[in-house]
Amino acid sequence: MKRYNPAELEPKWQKVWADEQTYKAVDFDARPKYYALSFFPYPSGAGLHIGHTRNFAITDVTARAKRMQGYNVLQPMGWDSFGLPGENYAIKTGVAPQVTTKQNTDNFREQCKRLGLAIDWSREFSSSDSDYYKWTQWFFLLLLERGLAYQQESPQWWCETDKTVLANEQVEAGRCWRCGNLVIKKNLKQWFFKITDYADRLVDDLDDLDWPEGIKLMQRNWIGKSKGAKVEFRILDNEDSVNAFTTRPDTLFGATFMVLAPEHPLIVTITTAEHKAEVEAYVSEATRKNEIERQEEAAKEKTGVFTGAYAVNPVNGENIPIWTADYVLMGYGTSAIMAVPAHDQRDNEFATKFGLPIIEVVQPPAPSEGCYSGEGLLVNSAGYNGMQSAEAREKIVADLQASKKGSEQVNYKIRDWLISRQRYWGAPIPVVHCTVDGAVAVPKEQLPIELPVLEKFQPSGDGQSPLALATDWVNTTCPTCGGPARRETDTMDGFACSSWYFLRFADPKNGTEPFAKDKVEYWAPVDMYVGGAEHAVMHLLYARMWTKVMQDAGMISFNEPFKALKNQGMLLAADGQKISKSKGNDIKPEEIIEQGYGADSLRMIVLFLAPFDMSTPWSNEGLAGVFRFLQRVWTISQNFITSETPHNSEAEGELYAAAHRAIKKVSHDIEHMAYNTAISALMQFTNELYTIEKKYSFAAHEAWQFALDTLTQLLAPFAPHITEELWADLGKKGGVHNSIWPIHDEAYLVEHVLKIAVQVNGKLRGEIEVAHDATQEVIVAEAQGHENVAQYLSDGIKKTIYVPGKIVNFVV
Ligand code: ANZ
Repeated sequence: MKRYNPAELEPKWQKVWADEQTYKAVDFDARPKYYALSFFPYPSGAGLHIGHTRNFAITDVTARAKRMQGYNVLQPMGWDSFGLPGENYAIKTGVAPQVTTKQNTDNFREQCKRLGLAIDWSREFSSSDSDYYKWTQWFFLLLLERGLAYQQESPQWWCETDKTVLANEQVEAGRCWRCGNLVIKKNLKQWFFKITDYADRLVDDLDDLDWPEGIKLMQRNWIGKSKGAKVEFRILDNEDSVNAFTTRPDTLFGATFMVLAPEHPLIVTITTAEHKAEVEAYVSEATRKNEIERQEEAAKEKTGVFTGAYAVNPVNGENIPIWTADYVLMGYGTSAIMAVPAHDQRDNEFATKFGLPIIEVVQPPAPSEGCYSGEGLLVNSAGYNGMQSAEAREKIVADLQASKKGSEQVNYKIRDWLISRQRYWGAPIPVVHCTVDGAVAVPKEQLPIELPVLEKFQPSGDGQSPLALATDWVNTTCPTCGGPARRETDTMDGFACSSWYFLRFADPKNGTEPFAKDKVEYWAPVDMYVGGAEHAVMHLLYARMWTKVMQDAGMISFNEPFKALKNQGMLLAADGQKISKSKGNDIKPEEIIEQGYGADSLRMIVLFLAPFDMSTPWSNEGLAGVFRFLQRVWTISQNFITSETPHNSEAEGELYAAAHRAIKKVSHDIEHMAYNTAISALMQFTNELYTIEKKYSFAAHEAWQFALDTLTQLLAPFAPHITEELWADLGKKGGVHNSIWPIHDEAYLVEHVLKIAVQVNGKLRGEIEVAHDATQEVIVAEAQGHENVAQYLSDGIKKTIYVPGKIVNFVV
């Protein structure tokens, strides 16, 4: 018998698929389209890791099943090759990023091919190819034209190790998302994309997406839309007034003091002479600390100083002291608050520490401990007493609005997306700076602005990109006046490249526009997008914004890029630890392939270990187990091919029943991404085939052929190589991956055993199991003989009622 040898048959079929372009996606084909996409991988020097294997296997199984189910499937692959990861690798190795990127992408492509992914390789590109980034630059100009890109000097997050600014989304708990080091604030002139213009749509459109709720919540929190009011407080003995943003205008009668952020411009003018020295000292101390330190310290202990000034509460005319404290942030809301210590925890701590009055204005529905921040009935609030807080909120704002002392206000936490980087390895921002005309957009016909090849590409750390040193490249002429000008030397954040790549796959070779509208309209949006949860508020937010910009510009008609998003769970080391090179517990996909298990076993084990969205430890035993399973599939098929046995109709019935049960279960499970249970159903089906073979040998040739064809087809999305070989061995033409997915027939699934309830005088006394074609006499006899029933029948049976297939009732 032919041996199962993945090392031989896997490369063989990979070559056939490549030669025949088996997985080519056909533009405008009449079949329904299906676009399956894995997150844009960055081609690291370490190569594909086992986490990628799980991510890619999920996408690939669904893509392959959909193909067999009659869809025109697009599953492309490309490389997110610009940006910090690739550049840092180049710096570490001292080899130019152009060179390392080429090596790494060659390696990644090879590794993907060895996994047997059903990818249309004719659509591959790298984001660092100039015929790709030309269009990333084109998008920059589109945003600029639409007033969505601007330059501004302001304090920004700066990473000392990566020597560049970072967007807010790329700072996690005060640390750089790439290197994990603490970031600082630096005053720099930077380019921004106006994502805040899209805040409302980014929140509202989340409702219609088939995304994990956790990711939607993270985006909602990040955007941080909060509805409230702006309330104007007059400053006593002063011309000025100060606005406070509050989400609880219903608590206005409980505002016993105000707090201004230390950077608030009014501090300087309102502070009285007596308090000047103390306030100045506090402000300078506060501004020295970064925002994260301030928040952390303020959470532990409140600090602050009195300015000597008073504000007038607009609803009751009370004079309340104005303080400054660093728990109030500059840049959020109005950078000033009305403090309500009875109902806000932070204000409560502050008031307690500094002995400021605490007045309850919202009565909790039930007695509560500590500072109550919920809803309730208003008290101590003059004409509003007795109102529900929600109702009072509207009434107070309406009254403030009428007397021009306040208005409704919506606030967002999200800030504009800082996109310039003082780094070499990115798409140059297509702008020149002219002494006469200022910042001038490079005309679109002049794109791409190619990234020059530099010998010294290390970041300088002086706040300038290494491109500033390439004087030949930097010095140019102004497109407006023709006079001398300097090129912008900052490059774009790598996340700009990944904000539209999913649409380029629809038309990857287009040289005259980013993509043809009709091609994108045919393929997009992405039907299933698979990747890790770590991009929740970075890539997934940016890509949504660009999609909306494209919609507004009339380039596309849809408003969201990814209809369904699926986050795969993490694959951990066998000991449950996170896999990392430094721990020495990493698992290399190619090692597993080379150990003789092959890609098919690897693909199966990463899906079999747990539901796709759960983290799970790696298991060598599991790997050996799925390999044994594939071997059993192999053996029974090969044995069948060489068998010769007479016909047996009982075997036939069992084979069809088992096959149709498997079709139903596996189809359902793949549709619901329950890959692990689909695999166990395939294992069970194989066991059933072994049992039938033991009982009847290979009798019932046609039914066996059907059962093994079915097994091969159902297994094909998971183990594409072995099934391709078996399909040919089973005498089939055209390749299993071009075959049509089987559809189950319910007729074969009817239960072969009937369960019949047995009653005595209408009371349930037992249940019997009989063959589905048993006669009434047999059934009644069985029922009478049931041990629990028999004891009630000792006085004799007056009447027997039989409801066919359901009930036998004895009347005694
Ligand atoms: C009075 C009040 C009473 C408040 C109460 C809350 C509860 P979100 O939901 O995050 O928007 N606030 C406003 N601006 C601030 C700033 N720059 N720094 C720190 N805190 C600020 O929260 C809005 C609430 O946070 C506002 O409503 C304000 O406190 C505070 F029982 O006003 B509130």
